[in-house]
Amino acid sequence: MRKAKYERKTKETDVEVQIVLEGTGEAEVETGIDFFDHLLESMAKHGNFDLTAKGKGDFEHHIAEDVTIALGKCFEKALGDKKGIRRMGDAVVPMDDSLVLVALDLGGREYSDIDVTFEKEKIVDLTSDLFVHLLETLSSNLKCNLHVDVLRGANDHHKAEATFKALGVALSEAVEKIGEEIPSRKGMI
Ligand SMILES: [Mn+2]
Repeated sequence: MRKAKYERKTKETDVEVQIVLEGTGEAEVETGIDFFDHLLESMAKHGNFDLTAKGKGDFEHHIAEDVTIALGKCFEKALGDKKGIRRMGDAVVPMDDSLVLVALDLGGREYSDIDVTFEKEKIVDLTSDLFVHLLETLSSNLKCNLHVDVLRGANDHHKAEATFKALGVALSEAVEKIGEEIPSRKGMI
């Protein structure tokens, strides 16, 4: 079973993330930011990952950022040498009014293009302008190419949640083991 744990303790935050790639969608998430917990739980559920994520610290921004750094590093660690993985994954997920496309490549090249905007300053208790930053942070720490496009949508909650559901589905596809070789013509990623 591919799994990993990553802890990070700084003067600002204390975070711990554990992930099992071959999981059942069980999540235990406590960051003190309810909507961020909800997003991570949705990602775990629809990606079939077992996820534990704990975070505390000084500010919402730092906690969400550091949990996301730990999440990216955890995924990267759990993937190991990436032998036999599908590597690419994508999903288009609707949630009522919202339709979100996520496409990613775990090929080791960090690049993100996140096209999501929100109407309101807060989505429940998560500051909206953190959302794009968190996905960029995930991309750079997981070393993945990540594209996110909200194809349509009116409700902020739905746009955000559909994004994390799609992220879960796309990640579960990309991490799937389909062979034994490193999935690159270069022989390394
Ligand atoms: Mn919801």
